[in-house]
Amino acid sequence: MAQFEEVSQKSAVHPKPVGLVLQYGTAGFRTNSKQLDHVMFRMGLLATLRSKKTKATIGVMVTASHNPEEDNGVKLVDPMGEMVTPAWEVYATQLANAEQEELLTALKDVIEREAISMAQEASVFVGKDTRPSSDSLSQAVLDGVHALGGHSKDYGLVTTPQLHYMVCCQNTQGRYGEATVKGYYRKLSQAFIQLTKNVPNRTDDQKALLVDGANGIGALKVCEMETYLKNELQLSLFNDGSSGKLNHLCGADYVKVQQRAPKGVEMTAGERCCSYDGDADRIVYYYSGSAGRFHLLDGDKIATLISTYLKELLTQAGLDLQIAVVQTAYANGSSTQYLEDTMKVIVRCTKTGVKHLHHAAQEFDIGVYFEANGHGTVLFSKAAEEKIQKLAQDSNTNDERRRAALLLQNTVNLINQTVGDAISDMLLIEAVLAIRGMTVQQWDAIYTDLPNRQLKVKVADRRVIDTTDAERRTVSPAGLQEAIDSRVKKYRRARSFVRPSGTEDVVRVYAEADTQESADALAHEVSLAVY
Ligand code: 16G
Ligand code: ZN
Repeated sequence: MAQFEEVSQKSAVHPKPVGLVLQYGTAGFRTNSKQLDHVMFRMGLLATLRSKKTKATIGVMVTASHNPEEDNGVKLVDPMGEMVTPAWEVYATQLANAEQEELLTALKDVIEREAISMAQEASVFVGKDTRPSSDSLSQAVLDGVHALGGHSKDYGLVTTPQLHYMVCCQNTQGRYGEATVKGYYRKLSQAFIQLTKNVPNRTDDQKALLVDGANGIGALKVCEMETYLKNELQLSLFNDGSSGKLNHLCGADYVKVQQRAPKGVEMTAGERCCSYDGDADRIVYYYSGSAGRFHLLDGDKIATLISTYLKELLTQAGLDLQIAVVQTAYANGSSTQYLEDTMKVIVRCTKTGVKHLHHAAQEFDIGVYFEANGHGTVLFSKAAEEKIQKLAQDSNTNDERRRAALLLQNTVNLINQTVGDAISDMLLIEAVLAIRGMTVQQWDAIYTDLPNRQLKVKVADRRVIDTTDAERRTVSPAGLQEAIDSRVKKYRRARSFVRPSGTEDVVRVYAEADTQESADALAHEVSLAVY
């Protein structure tokens, strides 16, 4: 078939280094950009097949998120804007690792197993972050799409969540919004302005926010968006990419892991600051306390703020909708306790990785999910959205209920439900703080984090560690869980777990306890037990 000849010829321009083996990991392929050209071409092929199979537009995002600038990566986006389904992650790995002469066989194997009609049209949306390697790598993706006769739309520089959004808009015939970057800005900014316009006496201080753009795509995009916000939010942008290096000493991951302010951000006491990561799908907030102490508001604090706000609105609106918060084992014990005991919301724990949280959140009317590292969003079921909309339009209802329903409606419009989105999350947090008249300190004071420590341990083979109970307990090697249990028992309010990383060749250790000294000591003892 002519199609396959084309693939053969084009793939020779994107040759695979012999013997190189890569894995479609927690967030796609991710490694040094020099090793990725053939992977990109092949992901273009696979996305085209996925599009033929689903008869819908598929997304391909070229990014390595918070990794160093020299790295790059790629992830596939399914029709509703969600991460590609696990069975296709396996195909992605097979296709990426097929030696040059085996590529066609591997491709035909997917076509056969999925019974794909090659006559079906295909459409693929492609986006990229600001890494120097992203230009040629996204071109390789496009080559792959065209080699199989697929149609493509190249969005160029976009954040990861913007690309997810475009795919969802396209496949829902515009019901979710317009599949353009401008459409995204318009939808979010209108919702933000609607939410904040009736907040009395918002001062300039309350409208001011410091943003660390991680020298990446988020900086570029939030600048583009600013005019749409009509001064309802006044952003001071740092690490805008004009001089610094991507993710270097800045960005959400740096701030969360180092527990310190990024380079270049000049903050005065009490000022609200936030950091995006390299592809703007994660966000953390922070401020400097009066004694200069650094205070971090991570994904757990964000989930608490948002779920508290939503629960209050549901009560005011008199809407009987079930709300749940989905976390991972990394969620601070204080946050879980606060949500369950004080807020009385359902809390679920899943394995690390956005797709697991997203999936669990879909089971509720309203599912708020956040990883402690700042990746998360809120999902509303179709039924929940309809109930909210109906009430917001019901002129017979009383003012308080209607007001709450309208706030809920605009909140739904402000949220990017396809995936965690730093810009959308930032606007939501700013709106919630404004509506509730809260300062960042008041938000921080909702509960106090338990001191905690994370360590990495290098072992010969991290795969010997197998976990259960959403990664909170180990089942192998034998005796490890007992060893952890006996150490945890020595400390107050303590908890610890270990899990093999899905993105690095290390085992991660987490410990929390009533004091920092105890958390540090426990993490150290548990890491010794892992060897
Ligand atoms: C990936 C995940 C992130 C997770 C991290 C864990 C996505 C989009 N990203 O970056 O959610 O927290 O992996 O890394 O799913 P680890 O397995 O190395 O701890
Ligand atoms: Zn990211």
